[in-house]
Amino acid sequence: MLDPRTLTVIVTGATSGIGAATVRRFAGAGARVVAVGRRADRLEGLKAEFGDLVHTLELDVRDEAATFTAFSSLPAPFDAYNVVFANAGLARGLEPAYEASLDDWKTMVDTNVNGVLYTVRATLPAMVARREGHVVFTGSVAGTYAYPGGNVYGASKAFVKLFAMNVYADVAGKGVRVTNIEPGLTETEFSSVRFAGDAGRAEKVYADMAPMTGEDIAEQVFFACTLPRHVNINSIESMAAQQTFAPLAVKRD
Ligand code: NDP
Ligand code: 8X3
Repeated sequence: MLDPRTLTVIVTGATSGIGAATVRRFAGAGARVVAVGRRADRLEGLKAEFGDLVHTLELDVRDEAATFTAFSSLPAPFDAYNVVFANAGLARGLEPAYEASLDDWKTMVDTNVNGVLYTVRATLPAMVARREGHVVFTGSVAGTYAYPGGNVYGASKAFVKLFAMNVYADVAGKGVRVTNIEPGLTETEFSSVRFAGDAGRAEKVYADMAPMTGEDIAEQVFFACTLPRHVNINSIESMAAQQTFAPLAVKRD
């Protein structure tokens, strides 16, 4: 296993849920972490918890120029990152495609597709040049299995899944690994964001079952990143044990 103290990990979407748990998993094991998000107060909280192990970056990953500037001007020793966790993302709405908000669709594409592209394109060259790196994506089961109302969210995660595979095709043999983490139901702020702050509706998503937690997913990221460098975990698909595949629906007359 790799010593986590040899890792410097960029985590986007670090202010909540899966990203925050991943910051804590890695920094708790002695890795350096660059914690990225828009909410400065949350970033400050992580800095207060871990001190010099954490560098914070207030950044909207939808901003192409800001993303390239931020990642190219990291201070030492954080500029020697060897893991990039492109995790920032969101769902907006659960309406069918013929009723969904076009603005919601654009927000998801801007964040889950373009934000991921900017993050990876801004950081990958340095890891290839150093011949040491690991790009970890947060995909989703929604990127493989369709469900009613998943429309653009699912499509954005299908993009992530194929982008991860294609990036790996380019970097394999260059010392850079690529992993797509594909979780199912995980209790975070995800549903509250999806339903525009409607806490009651968000709570119902996780009612009467045991969802996965951010910590469950962080453990998967940690596992993939600390395996010896000759091992590449292509993807990890996981679900809450009370979740399953939607039945293949038949819409009868
Ligand atoms: P949360 O809402 O708890 O966390 C989302 C994170 O993304 C926050 O830290 C948020 O930070 C950040 N973020 C969102 N938009 C931007 C932006 N434009 N720029 C920078 N940061 C941004 O949800 P999760 O932890 O669940 O979500 C993390 C990832 O996991 C997402 O990609 C999501 O699609 C995916 N996922 C979630 C599942 C679930 O069931 N929860 C299952 C499968 C995948 P801030 O607002 O401070 O910028
Ligand atoms: C989030 C998982 O099933 O809510 O990516 O779409 S799901």
